[in-house]
Amino acid sequence: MVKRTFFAALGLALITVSASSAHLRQDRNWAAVQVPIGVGGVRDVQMDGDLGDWDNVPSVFWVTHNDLVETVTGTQGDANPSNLAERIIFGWSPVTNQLYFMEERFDDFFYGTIDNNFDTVEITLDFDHSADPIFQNVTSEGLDPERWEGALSQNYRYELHKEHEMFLWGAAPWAGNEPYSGVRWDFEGELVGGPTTLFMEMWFTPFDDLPTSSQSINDAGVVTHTMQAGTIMGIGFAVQDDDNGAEGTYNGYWTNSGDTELYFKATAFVDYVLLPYDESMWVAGDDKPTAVEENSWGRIKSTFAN
Ligand SMILES: [Ca+2]
Ligand SMILES: [Ca+2]
Ligand SMILES: [Ca+2]
Ligand SMILES: [Ca+2]
Repeated sequence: MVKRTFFAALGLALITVSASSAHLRQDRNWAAVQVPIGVGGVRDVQMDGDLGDWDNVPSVFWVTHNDLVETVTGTQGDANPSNLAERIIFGWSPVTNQLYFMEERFDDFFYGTIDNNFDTVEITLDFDHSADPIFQNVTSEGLDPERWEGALSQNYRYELHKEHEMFLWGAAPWAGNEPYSGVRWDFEGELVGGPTTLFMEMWFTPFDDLPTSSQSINDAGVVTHTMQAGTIMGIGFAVQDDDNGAEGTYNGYWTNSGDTELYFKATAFVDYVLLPYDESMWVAGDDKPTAVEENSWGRIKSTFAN
């Protein structure tokens, strides 16, 4: 049932897709599931670092370490869950018009909360599937960085060692702040050095044009995107695995597309279809108050003082 819905949606999307996309990694399907928000008898998906709300999403919609390609260092060998195990799901909602991300990560050596670390996921988003040839370091193509840096696609990641845990690279800074985007997380195991299991949730507001010098969402030049079921967007991501502590390097750059240039080129993303709602993949019951205390590094550090 789930599969039939998925492929029916994919067929619809393929008819409407533009020819501009790079279509990388056609060896598998990529889909963002529509999450429940305000559906009676079903728990809302909440951004709180508790991944229980995603428990029933079938594995066909997960991206795991086995789906990723290490494209930079060549030092981590084949995907190996004793080094880095990943379960990643993208979701979206027409109610909130936001994109959601969940990551369950096992890392043998986790340094995400110390200075100079690279244990993160770099997430690059092209909501209107325009496959922008360059959206970071735009001066290299003679473009005005005050206008075009991070404008047509955006590059986000979490930085858990900072007070402000969402990093939006190069783009209009306000869009990297709540309520437009944010980070919530929890963990089990060792917070510094691992082994650690990280439970991560993030959310993003869709932009088709985010002028770099814009000051707020009310700026005339800012164009938000309205997400719709059956449409395609471009998503690139790279799970960075830093297993050598504060040396300022990473050991693994595990990409979804197999193309390292996803960090600045939307032509290096894969095509994600936004799926229609399917109640069978969500957790029945009432919405519950957020169970997980907010985990900011500032709060964790304050516990050391006791
Ligand atoms: Ca949650
Ligand atoms: Ca590792
Ligand atoms: Ca775009
Ligand atoms: Ca690591």
